[in-house]
Amino acid sequence: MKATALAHPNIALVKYWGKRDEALILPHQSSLSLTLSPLSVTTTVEFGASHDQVELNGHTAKGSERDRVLRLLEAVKAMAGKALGPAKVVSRGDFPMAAGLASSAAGFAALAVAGRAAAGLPAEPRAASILARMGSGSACRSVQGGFCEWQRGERPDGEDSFAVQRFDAAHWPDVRMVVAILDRGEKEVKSRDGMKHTVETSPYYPAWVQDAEQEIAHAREHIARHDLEALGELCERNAWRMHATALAANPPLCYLNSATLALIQHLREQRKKGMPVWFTLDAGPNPVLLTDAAHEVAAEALARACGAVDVVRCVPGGDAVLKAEH
Ligand code: 2P0
Repeated sequence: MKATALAHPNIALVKYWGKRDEALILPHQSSLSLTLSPLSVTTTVEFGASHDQVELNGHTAKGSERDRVLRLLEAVKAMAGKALGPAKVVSRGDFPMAAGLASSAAGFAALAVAGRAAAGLPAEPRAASILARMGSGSACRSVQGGFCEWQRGERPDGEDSFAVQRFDAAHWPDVRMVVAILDRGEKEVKSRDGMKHTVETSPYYPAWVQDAEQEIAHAREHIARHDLEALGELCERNAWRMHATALAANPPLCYLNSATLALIQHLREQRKKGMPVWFTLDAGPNPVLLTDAAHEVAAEALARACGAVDVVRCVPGGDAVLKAEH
């Protein structure tokens, strides 16, 4: 009735931006990401508690945050097909919010894996990925390590919308992602609201969907061949296209700031001098740099020279795992 799981966050190389079903969290297009170590979230689920309790990073969760967790566990209970009683959930990330990467992907992946185990359900990446997706879309890509592809699926019930692992963490041990924190502030428009607004008002949205879907196969080829330059170029153009789609919304959504642009400019100059470094950018001002092991220290120095207040160097991460209970 009790289980603990650890999961890593992930960074999308081909981004997810926009839902075709808000309730089930079904995307308009597929996406592809790399799971990141050493950052992680550890979550314990215990059924049979006196009442539902959700503790996230030492705080009692309330409102929609709490509802999202409990809704996922209701789906677990339905799958188990037995009365499991109220749930106690304790979740803690080893990276501060200041890391710039949302902890929700790792958190919901760990919750799905721990929730299934606590309910006596077998370890099944596909089922765990579908569950994690219902908490937060990008979480479905954190159930497994390495390079994972969230297939949009076709079915209205979402049973074919989950992430599959294309290459495990050992496929490309030399690849590095360097998170550059330029701004620790909360973003003004959350991803969930920003993508909805983009779907509803951006005239570029259909082109975004078509392009992103096509890029998946290209990304897969570049990863298979360990072609950092081709993957870097793809990663940058996909990030630009996601931001261009959001910028074309009405009113426009701009997640970049002047420090973001300055870093991107500097990175281009370093690349001209022969440094293999590219960027991606989520719904916020903090770029994540793609490079290799030989250049991760130089990539960190580049980020700090551009005003990064914190830098986290990441390597490919592994699967979400269950931990022994004591
Ligand atoms: C991604 N992002 O592919 C994209 C790129 C942000 C930019 O997935 O509403 O927290 O819970 O499904 O997964 C962030 O959005 O949104 C995200 P919901 P989520 O990583």
